[in-house]
Parts: sequence; C-alpha cells; structure tokens
Amino acid sequence: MEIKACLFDLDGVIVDTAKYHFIAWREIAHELGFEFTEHDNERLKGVSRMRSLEILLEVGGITLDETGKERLAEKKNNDYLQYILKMTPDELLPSAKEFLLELHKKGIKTALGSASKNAPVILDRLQITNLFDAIIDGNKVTKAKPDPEIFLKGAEELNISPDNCVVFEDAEAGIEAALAAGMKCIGIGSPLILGKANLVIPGFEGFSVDKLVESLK
Ligand code: B16
Ligand code: MG
Repeated sequence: MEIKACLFDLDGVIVDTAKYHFIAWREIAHELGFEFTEHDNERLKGVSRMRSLEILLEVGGITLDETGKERLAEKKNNDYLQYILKMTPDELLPSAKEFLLELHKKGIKTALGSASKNAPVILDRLQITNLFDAIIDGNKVTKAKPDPEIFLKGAEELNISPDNCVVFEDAEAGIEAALAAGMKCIGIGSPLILGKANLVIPGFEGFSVDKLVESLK
C-alpha cells in the first residue's frame, strides 16, 4: 500500500491522560461511597465520557436519572480539567513527537481521531496542535469507536482515501474502528489485547516511517 496519511488516537498513543481520568473518576466513586480501582479504570479507555460514567455506576451498583448523570459527568470533567490544564510537553509519550515530525518531513499527512472532547486543550498544552493537518475529536462525531466514523471523517478532512491511511490505536475498539474504515492499523501496547492490528508495537521509541512501510508490505 502507499501510505498517504497517519491517524492517531490521543490517550494511550500520544499521551497518558488515563491517569488523570482515573483520579477524577475515583473521586466521584468516593463521593458516591464505593471504591474504584485502576483495574476498573481499564474499562474506560477509549470510551466516551457518558459511557465511562455508566460503567463507573455499574461498578458501584448505582442507578441515576439523566439529570443526575449529567451533573456527575460535568463535575468529573471540571476536576479532570484542573489536571490537564497543568500538563506540559514533558508528558508526551516517548518519541511520539519525533515520529509526527518525521511524517511531516516525508510529506505524509496526519490527523487526530480521539473520543475526547478535551483533545484541543490537551494538544495545546503539549504544544503539538500544528503537527496535525486535521483534528477529529469527541465534539465532531456522533458514533463511538468501534464505529469507523471518527477515522472516516479524518480521511475525508485530509482528502485521502481510507486505503492510503494507517491508524495508531491503543484500544481494541479503536482497532476495530480502523479496520472497519478499511484502513491499516498499528496497535500501541500489548499483542495479547491488540491482536487484531496489522502490527503491534510497545511505543514509538525505535520506530520510524521506514519500519512502518516495511511492516505493511
Ligand atoms: P473526555 P482517546 C478517550 O481518549 C479516553 O481514553 C477515555 O478514557 C475518555 O473517556 C474519552 O477520551 C473521553 O474523554 O471526557 O475528555 O471527552 O483514547 O479516544 O484519545
Ligand atoms: Mg486511546
């Protein structure tokens, strides 16, 4: 295949925001009177804010009406924002920025495809907004991953056909979304969880555009 664009998930691929999501959700669980563990938090990765709250309530065995849910989701987000507004470029995952820069140098387009409605703030804090030719975040989609909508919109904004696109994802639902979009997919993390991807790497350290091209031959 000819690679004309790379699309990136944010949390778990470019930066680890999961730790801040965890602190903010755990605080909500404590207020409701139950414990929320890091193991439980794994279920929230790549999932929308409202769906995350529903999973949290499921863990605590709590039922709430829509107004109650809206109030808690807003409270969690206000807490979470306090953490991400303090983020610095040091929090970029190793070699992620270097890989984005290499893509630009080689004329390969880039897009963000993140479920997070806070993605623009995070990119700004990390000082990498200008490294993306298109930004598709949770405000621009109606269907969550594994639906391919987010990546198809990214390809459309870049004006590149899905068969010339490669997605980088850390969540199983994201890999399914990429494959359903007709794109190739590189998993970031463990092959045990991301086995459906075309290739799984632990991160961008030691990775390069040449290695990407070679692996998709
Ligand atoms: P927000 P990604 C996802 O980011 C997170 O993995 C997930 O835990 C979070 O609930 C979701 O963003 C929504 O985030 O509350 O900021 O809109 O992996 O899709 O980049
Ligand atoms: Mg992710």
